[in-house]
Amino acid sequence: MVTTTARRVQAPTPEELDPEERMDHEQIRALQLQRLQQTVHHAYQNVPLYRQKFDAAGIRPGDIRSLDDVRRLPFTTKDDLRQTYPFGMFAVPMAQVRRIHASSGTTGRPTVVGYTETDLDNWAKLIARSLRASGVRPGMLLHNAYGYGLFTGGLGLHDGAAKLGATVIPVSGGQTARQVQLICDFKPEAISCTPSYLLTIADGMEAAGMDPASTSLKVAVLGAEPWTTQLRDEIERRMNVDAVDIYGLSEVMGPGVANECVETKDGPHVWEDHFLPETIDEQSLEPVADGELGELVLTSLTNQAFPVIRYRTKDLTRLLPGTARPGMRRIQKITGRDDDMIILRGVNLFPTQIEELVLGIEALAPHFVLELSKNGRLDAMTVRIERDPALSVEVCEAASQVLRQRIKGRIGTTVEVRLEEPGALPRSEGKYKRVYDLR
Ligand code: DLL
Repeated sequence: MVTTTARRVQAPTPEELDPEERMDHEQIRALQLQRLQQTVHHAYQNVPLYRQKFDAAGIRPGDIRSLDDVRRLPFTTKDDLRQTYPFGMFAVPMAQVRRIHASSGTTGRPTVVGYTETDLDNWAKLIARSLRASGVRPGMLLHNAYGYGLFTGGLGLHDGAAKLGATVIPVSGGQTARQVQLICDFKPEAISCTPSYLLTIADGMEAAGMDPASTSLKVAVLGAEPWTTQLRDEIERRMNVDAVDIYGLSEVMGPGVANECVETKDGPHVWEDHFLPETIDEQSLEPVADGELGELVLTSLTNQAFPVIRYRTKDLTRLLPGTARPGMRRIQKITGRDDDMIILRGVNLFPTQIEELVLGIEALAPHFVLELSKNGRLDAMTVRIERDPALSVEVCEAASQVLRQRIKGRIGTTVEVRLEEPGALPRSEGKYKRVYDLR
């Protein structure tokens, strides 16, 4: 049974918010227009690729007179960044760049981004805002288990936590037994990592004879990969924490582009004073209305070293009205990327849809991977899932058949479900690799 725990941490008071968080939507829009105009000028003047693309589209920076005019600008894609590898999209002289980050680059060249001192300061402020919205307070200990290095998670959260006035424990990812020991000894109230890695840590606690629900932790700031509200419920129940969603991507800044507010947990608020979000139809590239599902497109409004104009994130979501911060819109919790979509004999599905169904069946552990293979000329998918060690094999076998039926019933495709022994599947140490394409 999923039961939601009572809130463990407090939302910030209105006095604690940044002035921009208290603005109404009209004030935010006015700020956005002014910053958009500056950004477009800056990109046009200093980045040859933007100049070429704007010229080809017949648009000049002076043509941007309203926020809607953003739609006249060309999109930017990961390919543009790859073509200009490594530093071709930087808009300031290298001597002003204080730090470089890069995406993992599992396919092709990594994408490289740069930050001036002001960029780093803005980023730290936005992470501080994100952590505060999550319920982290000055003086709290934050166990930061996002990877340190070129990945933006570790250092991004690190600087933001310091800006907030929290005490950072810079553990980075991996070495789970050591993480468990440190949580036990240092007693942090907050943790930041990917949701899948938090499950690995919870398993590590159980393996060490600890109850994951009775640690010092009160709040978990989770992101960098898609996760469902069902997984949030599972983590909150199992670990007795508030689990809050943090969103971002290296190409646009890193973590802290959007963050959920702990008092509502209704999808991340986009920090619209620094980013202009749009949603588009991925096929026609036409805008979709707020509330409709589309690909998220982001324009940075304050980035100096690496301004991005209409960056196609590939993340699928809806833009929703602000709640806890009425002046800034929210995105619906992102449950899939365009690239993650599996097409199985004509049916489209996302790994998170399987996660949702798995978590609805008690006898199954939340550890599963999807294997795609060929069965003759047809595509086939196997869900390999671990059984719950506390239950008999027969009960788990029956549960795995329930999963098979639910996938057929809800998603409309036949898959094989294979039960695995506890611990048989690889564990997450950061972003979890859920899909193995063996075709
Ligand atoms: O993952 C930045 C980050 C670090 C975000 C720590 C949150 C916490 P990249 O490696 O460039 O940057 O990957 C960005 O990860 O386009 C999404 O597909 C996915 N992603 C990030 N946050 C979330 C989230 C970091 N909260 C890509 N929910 C993005 C779903 C997310 N997907």
